[in-house]
Amino acid sequence: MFEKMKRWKNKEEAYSKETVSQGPIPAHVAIIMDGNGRWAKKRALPRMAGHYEGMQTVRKITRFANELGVKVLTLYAFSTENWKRPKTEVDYLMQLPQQFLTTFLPELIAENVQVRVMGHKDQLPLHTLRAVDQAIEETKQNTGLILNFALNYGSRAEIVHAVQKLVDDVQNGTIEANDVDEQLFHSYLMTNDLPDPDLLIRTSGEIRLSNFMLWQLAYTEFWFTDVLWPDFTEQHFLQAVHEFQQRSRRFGGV
Ligand code: V0D
Repeated sequence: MFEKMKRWKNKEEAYSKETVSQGPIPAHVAIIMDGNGRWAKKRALPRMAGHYEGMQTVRKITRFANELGVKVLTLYAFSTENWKRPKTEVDYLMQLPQQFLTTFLPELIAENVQVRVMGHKDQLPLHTLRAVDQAIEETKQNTGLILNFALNYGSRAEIVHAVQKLVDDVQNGTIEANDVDEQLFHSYLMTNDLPDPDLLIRTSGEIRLSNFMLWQLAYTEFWFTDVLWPDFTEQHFLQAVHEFQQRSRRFGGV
């Protein structure tokens, strides 16, 4: 019992960036940024206030992940299910990329961050698409952290789309049915030039994947927290990476 309490206490410890930096850093971290609405509700604020605050957390965690040496940060910003939300909320969300980029694009460029988007861009409003495309264009030469936003993304749709393209390529003779293996299949996914995530973080206490990167998360370490995304700090990120390091040590190293 005492041992258990001690272990629990350890989890509450603060981890320093320096200590965590000495261990293996996950190359690809994916985050389901949940709890923005709940954060606002707790403060009797409109849901939009939570999304706005969540956007500030994106900036903070992007900068920190880059400093730690993370290579790819994938953030689930908008799922294909999110269209079902009230129109005013969807409209607000769809101007966040512009707002984010107007404020932070110069900083991202200065920090050598490469912005990317995965998801079905064709359904996005034109103003959202323009902002996103501009950011992609202006950062495509950057060699630091890849900041990969999942926007209008759903994993099953991604897989079905991959199968459609694959069947197409079999029919037009580009590939042979016999050539289909895991590696070839991966090349048809939106993440074809990215490593699979090493660490998945989901905030706000939900313990499920919600149609996020089903193929890519096959071997990923999962880390869940009750902390709401707008309350998520560098310290929480360090805690997640620290636990990732402990787990990979148990496996005999990354
Ligand atoms: C709201 C918490 C940044 C999650 C973060 C359209 C929900 C803040 C972006 C963004 C959203 C996307 C693409 C890009 C630059 C920035 C964003 C959405 C929601 C959905 F190129 N935050 N953010 N996009 N939220």
